[in-house]
Amino acid sequence: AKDPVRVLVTGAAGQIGYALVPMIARGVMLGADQPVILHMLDIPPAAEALNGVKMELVDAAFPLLKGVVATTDAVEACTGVNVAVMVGGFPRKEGMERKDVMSKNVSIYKSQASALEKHAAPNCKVLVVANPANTNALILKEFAPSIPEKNITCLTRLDHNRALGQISERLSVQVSDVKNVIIWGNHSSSQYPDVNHATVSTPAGDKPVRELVADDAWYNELETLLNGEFISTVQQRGAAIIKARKLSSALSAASSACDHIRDWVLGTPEGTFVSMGVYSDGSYNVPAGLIYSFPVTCKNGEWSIVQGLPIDEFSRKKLDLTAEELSEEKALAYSCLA
Ligand code: NAX
Repeated sequence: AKDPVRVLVTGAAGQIGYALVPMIARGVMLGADQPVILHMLDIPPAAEALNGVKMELVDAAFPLLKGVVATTDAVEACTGVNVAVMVGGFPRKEGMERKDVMSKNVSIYKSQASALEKHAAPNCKVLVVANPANTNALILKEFAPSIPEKNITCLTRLDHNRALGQISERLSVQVSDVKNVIIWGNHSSSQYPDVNHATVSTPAGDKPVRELVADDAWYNELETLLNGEFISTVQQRGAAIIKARKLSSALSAASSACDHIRDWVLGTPEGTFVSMGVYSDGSYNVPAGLIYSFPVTCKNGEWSIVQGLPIDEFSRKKLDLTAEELSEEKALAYSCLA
């Protein structure tokens, strides 16, 4: 039998945490043959709720779950972890300035970076979910210099999955037949959901989403849909969920976090790419030194950015706009450190 993998979930008493920990304990994240030990961290006001989650994990009698650490101590939580999913953070409350929220998260991510750097297992893989996800991940990277930068990522897979879902709904095809959408940039409304490389699997082979409708009038309509409504629907989907549920996305966020780690660890299928927020190396003329969402493939536990995709003029502008927003966020985060 395999040795258990230790998985940290911060903010584990929150709503995403509540959806995520049972998925991990069932093998959704790391595979049905991979035992896990869950490490759950939250803050003292949530300690009782966190203990309640631990009780439910015991009650569910998950065969793969070999242990649970539930704690408000970051060092205890980070010790020996192989995977860290950072869901805890400071939410933006009504009337709060962006800078105040940034400053709270910068201090959280700075101190958790140190705890991970000192106590996590070597080669620990980190996924930041908490917003502002890209910039929290960048702060974590800056303050955990001994963790390889390739190991620090943020979640844009939910946006990626939302894009797949929208195409499937609009074209009345199964979501499992759609692939290779791309989320570029920030996990915010400046993100660019790109369908130019997306395909739908049909009995006659893979067809580009953009060519699926041959008829010109329809094609124009599809163009409008893809460049207009589709982009804004994906960008604004989080707000639409809040409006409908009176709570933000949780099950879809948890499921997408599992997809992100699973593909990273176990690899992406041949011919399929997914979106991950990763440390930019300057690919596609995105400024180096930002955590930016790119199309990636994964193999042997490492991601690599898909190279050489043609970028049209419309897309270029969108890639640059979201990069600019990330540079501004980075500057704001640094101003909070000063
Ligand atoms: P909740 O408010 O339900 O849960 C957050 C939990 O984090 C709480 O239990 C809180 O006590 C805990 N926490 C706060 N500070 C902490 C700290 N310093 N250490 C450890 N735990 C701490 O929020 P939830 O709906 O679960 O969302 C969590 C985060 O995910 C938010 O920042 C949210 O904006 C972000 N999201 C990111 C998404 C993405 O795709 N990247 C999508 C979903 C989600 O909106």
